[in-house]
Amino acid sequence: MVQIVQVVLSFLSISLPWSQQPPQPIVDTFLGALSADSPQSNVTKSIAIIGAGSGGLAILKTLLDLPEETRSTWEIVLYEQRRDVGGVWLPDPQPPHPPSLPETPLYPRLHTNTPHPTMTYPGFTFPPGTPLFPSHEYMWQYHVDYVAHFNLTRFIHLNRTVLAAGWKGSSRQGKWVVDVGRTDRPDDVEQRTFDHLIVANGHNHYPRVLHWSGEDDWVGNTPLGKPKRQILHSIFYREPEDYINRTVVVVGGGASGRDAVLQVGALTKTYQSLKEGSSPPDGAQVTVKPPISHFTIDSVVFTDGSSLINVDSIILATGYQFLVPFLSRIPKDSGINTPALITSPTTTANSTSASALTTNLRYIFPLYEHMFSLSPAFPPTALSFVGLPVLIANCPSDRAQALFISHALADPSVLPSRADMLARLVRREAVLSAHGFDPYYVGHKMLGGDDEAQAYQNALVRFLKRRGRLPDDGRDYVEAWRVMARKQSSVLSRAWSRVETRGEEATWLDGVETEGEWADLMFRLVDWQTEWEKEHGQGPSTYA
Ligand SMILES: Cc1cc2nc3c(=O)[nH]c(=O)nc-3n(C[C@H](O)[C@H](O)[C@H](O)COP(=O)(O)OP(=O)(O)OC[C@H]3O[C@@H](n4cnc5c(N)ncnc54)[C@H](O)[C@@H]3O)c2cc1C
Ligand SMILES: *[C@@H]1O[C@H](CO)[C@@H](O)[C@H](O)[C@H]1NC(C)=O
Ligand SMILES: *[C@@H]1O[C@H](CO)[C@@H](O)[C@H](O)[C@H]1NC(C)=O
Ligand SMILES: *[C@@H]1O[C@H](CO)[C@@H](O)[C@H](O)[C@H]1NC(C)=O
Ligand SMILES: *[C@@H]1O[C@H](CO)[C@@H](O)[C@H](O)[C@H]1NC(C)=O
Ligand SMILES: CC(=O)N[C@H]1CO[C@H](CO)[C@@H](O)[C@@H]1O
Repeated sequence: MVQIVQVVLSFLSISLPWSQQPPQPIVDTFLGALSADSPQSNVTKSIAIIGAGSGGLAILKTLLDLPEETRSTWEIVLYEQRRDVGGVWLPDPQPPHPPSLPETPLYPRLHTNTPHPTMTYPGFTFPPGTPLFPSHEYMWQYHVDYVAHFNLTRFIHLNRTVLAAGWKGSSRQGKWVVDVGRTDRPDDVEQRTFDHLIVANGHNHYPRVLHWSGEDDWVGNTPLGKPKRQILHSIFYREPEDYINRTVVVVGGGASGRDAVLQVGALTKTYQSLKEGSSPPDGAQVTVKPPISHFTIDSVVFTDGSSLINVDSIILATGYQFLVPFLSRIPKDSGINTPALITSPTTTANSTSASALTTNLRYIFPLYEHMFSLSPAFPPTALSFVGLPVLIANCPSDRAQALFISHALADPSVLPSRADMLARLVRREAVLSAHGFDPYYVGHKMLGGDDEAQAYQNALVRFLKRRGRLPDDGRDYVEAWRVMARKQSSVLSRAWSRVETRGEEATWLDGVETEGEWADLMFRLVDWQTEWEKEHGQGPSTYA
C-alpha cells in the first residue's frame, strides 16, 4: 500500500508544477492546464503567494515542508513583480526618479543594524566569513541562497504582478479571482483562480508623506544661486553625496532617519527634526530641532517658534503605509463588486464593527495574530498575511508565521472559531487601549520591543506543538542565543566596530560556520567588549 502511494506520488511529481525536475517554461505551460477549476485537475488546493521577499520565501518553503501526503495535490504559485527574489534587498536597476516610486528603499551604503545571526531563518546561517553587520549585498545573497538550497525556484514566477484579486463566494466558501500581469507586457493579463491567497507584499513601499502649510511656496522659491529646494521621502534617499553643499533637515528618528543623519551629517550641515523624547543616534553630527510647524516662503518654522532660512533639502524619514493595492481592486470581468480590502485613512470602523477587511494605512484589521483575515466576507484561511509585524527580526518571525499558516491551511480546524479569534483580537486591542495606546495607530508594531516580538513567535509555535502539529522539544521557538544577541545588539555593534578598526575580522570569523558557532562568536564578542568597556568606557570615538 505504502509503495503504491509512493509510486502514485512520484508519478504525480513528474507532471505537476511542484515536480522536482523542471525548468520554468514547462511549469508555465502546465499552469494553464492545471488551473484548479479545470475538470481533469487533481489539484485539491491552490495557493497563490504574493511577493518573494523574506516573507514570501518563508511561507513558500514552509508549505513545501508539510508532509508529502498533505501537500502533494496542492498547487503552490508565488508571484513576484520584480526581476528577482529578495524583496527590499534587491537593488533598483537605476536611480529613482521622483515622484515615481522606486522598487525598493535600499541605498548603497546600507548595512544591517542588527547582527546577521539574529536575522536568519532558524537553521539557515549566513555563509562563513560574513561580517557580523553585513552590507545589503549579503542580505540579498542570503535570500538567493535560501531559494537555491531549498529548491524553491520552480514555484516562483518572476516579472509577474498581481494586479487585482477579488473574492467570489460567501463567508464559508468561494475562490479568489486574480488578475496577473506581466512586467514586460503590461497588456497581457492572465486571470486565474485560487483557493487561498497569502500576501507578503512588504510594508516599506508606500511612503507616509507629511504635509505642512506653506511647503509649496517654500519649494517654489529657491533663492538665486542656491541648489533647488526639495522635500523628498527617504524612499528616494540613495547617496549622501547628493546633499553636498545643501543644508538638510531630516524629519524622523526611525531606522531610516538615523541612517540618513549619520551619512548626510558627516558631509554637510544637517538638522534632525524629532518628537519630544527622541534623540539622534550616537556619533551623528546633527543639530536637533523639534517637529516642523509650517513653512514660510523662505523658512522652515518649528513648533518651538524657531526657524531656519538656509535649508535646501528636507528628507522625510516618516515611515510607510500599510497598503495592498491589488486587494482594493476588482479583477476585470469577474462579476465581483466588492473589494476585499477597504482603504480608508479616516475610517471609524473597528475590528468588531468592520464589515470588510480595512486598512487605515497604519493597521489592517480585523486580523487574527497579524495574519488571518477575520473579514466576514470570506473564511479566515482564504486570506493571510506574512510579514506585517513591525519592530521584529523578520526572517525568524516570517518562519513562525509561516508554520502557523501552513498548518492552518492543511487543517483549518487547528484555528479557533472565527468568534474566538475575533474575541482575542478585541482583547489585544483593549489591552493596548488600557495602556493608553490607540490600537488603530499602533497597528502591527511590537510596542513591547523584542520581548513582545519573541513572545509572539513563541506563542505561535507553542500553539502548534500543543496541538501535536510540531514535535515538542520543550523549548521556546526563539533560541536563547538569539534572545541574548538581540538584547546585546548595541554592545555587539560596538564590538564589531572595534574588531574592524583593529582589522581583526578574519581572526574572529575563523572557523565560524554552524549556527552554534555563530552564537558562540556573539557570546565571546559581548564578553570581550564588556570587559573592555569596563576599563575604557563606551563609544566609538574611544576605540582607536
Ligand atoms: C532600507 C531598509 C533597511 C532595513 N534594514 C533591516 C535590518 O537591518 N534588519 C532587519 O531585521 N530588517 C530590516 N529591514 C526590514 C526589511 O523590510 C525586512 O527585514 C524584510 O526583508 C521585509 O521582507 P518582506 O518579504 O516582508 O517584504 P519585501 O522585502 O518588501 O518583499 C515584498 C515583495 O513583494 C513584491 N510584491 C509586492 N506587491 C506585489 C504584487 N502586487 N505582485 C507581485 N509582487 C509583489 C515586491 O516586489 C517585493 O519583492 C529593512 C528595511 C528597509 C526598507
Ligand atoms: C524578467 O525581466 C527582466 C527584465 O526586466 C529580464 O531580464 C528577465 O530575464 C526576466 N525574467 C524572467 C524569469 O522572465
Ligand atoms: C534540491 O534538489 C536537489 C536535486 O534535485 C536535491 O539533491 C536536494 O536534496 C534538494 N534539496 C532540498 C533541501 O530539498
Ligand atoms: C560645493 O560648493 C563648492 C564651493 O562653491 C564647489 O566648489 C563644489 O563644486 C560644490 N560641490 C558640489 C558637489 O556641488
Ligand atoms: C466598535 O464600533 C462599534 C460601532 O461603532 C461600537 O459600538 C463599539 O463600542 C466599538 N468597539 C470598541 C472596542 O471601540
Ligand atoms: C495525473 C494523474 O494522476 N491523474 C489522475 C487524476 O485523478 C483521476 C481520478 O481522480 C485519475 O484517473 C488520474 O489518473
